[in-house]
Amino acid sequence: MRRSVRVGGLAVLVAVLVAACRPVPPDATLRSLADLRDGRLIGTSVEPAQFGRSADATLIASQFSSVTPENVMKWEVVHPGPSTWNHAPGDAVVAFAEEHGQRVRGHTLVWHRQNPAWLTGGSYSRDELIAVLEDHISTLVGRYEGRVAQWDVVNEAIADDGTLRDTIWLRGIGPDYIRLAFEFAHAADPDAELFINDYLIERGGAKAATLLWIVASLRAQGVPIHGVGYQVHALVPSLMPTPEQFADEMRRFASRGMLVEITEMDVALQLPSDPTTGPQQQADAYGSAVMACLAVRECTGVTTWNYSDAESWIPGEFPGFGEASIYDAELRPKPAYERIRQLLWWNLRAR
Ligand code: 9MR
Repeated sequence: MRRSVRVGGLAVLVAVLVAACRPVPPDATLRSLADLRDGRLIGTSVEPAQFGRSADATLIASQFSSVTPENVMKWEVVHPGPSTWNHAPGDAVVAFAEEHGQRVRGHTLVWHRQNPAWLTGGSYSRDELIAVLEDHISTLVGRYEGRVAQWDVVNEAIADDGTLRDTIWLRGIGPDYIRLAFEFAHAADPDAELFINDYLIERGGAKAATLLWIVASLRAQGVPIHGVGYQVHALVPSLMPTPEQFADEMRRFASRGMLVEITEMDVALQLPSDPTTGPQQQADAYGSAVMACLAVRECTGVTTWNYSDAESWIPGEFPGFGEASIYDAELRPKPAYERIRQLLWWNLRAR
């Protein structure tokens, strides 16, 4: 019995190695490779306007198994007046995902940016602001109960020096707003996986230390927090951690019972980019993150923030930088795209 298990295991290993030695099938998409290997998801951020352009819609549907609304579920879009809601764009994202068998990551319920003036300019008592927060979260999460699998509940709550970020939420409610947001989201959809999402936490340091403390204390109180999102907006030449460092960082959270996910990856180049080294360095950076995710059992997927340079937010916020996506502005795949395909193909079921 034991012997046949061993022989069976060897046969599987040989089959996997043989498969891995073959070149990546030329027409295998990112999502088909991710599905084939171990069910980890590969995602992108989207805007509903993209679904109306057939080349973009085809690419999003065929290459990605998860979508994140880039902007349309943020307060300023979805909740433009105290009792006014604009659900149509978010509904369009969820409908597209359902049509194409994709997971949706909801983004984002509590943030310091892209908030409407009625909220930022309002004057609320603590109890009133808590009521506003509860109404927002229960309406939005409740609307998509069972249809949005993961939510970025709290986004970028930690300042670069590791202190809690000074926001309307911290000022108006106190540090408890984090716990309350998770509890409101859980009440609205008990099955949704609830994430805290941040940037510059992939290399450890002050922000990651504070995050670990927040996660540990929330879990000790029984608060329904399930995952940590790593944004990974990288610049090249990059301070990207090695895959081993990044994976170790993720494991510090995974070992406390958390899921992890790379939620917003892009790798900006300084312009004009070097046509030889730029795309290779960029492929290395995307590759490091994908390898780290593949090495950690609890990593549920990798989402790129914008799939093409035509859509990228980078030039608008960081003049002089760009070309950050895995497809160029004409939707031609770059070396980073091919690197991710290879890594998914080579991945030997690390789970
Ligand atoms: O990609 C988003 C861009 O279109 C918006 O103008 C910008 C405004 O704040 O937000 C961008 O998305 C952010 C995401 O929601 C949270 N992490 C950082 C992302 C890039 O700024």
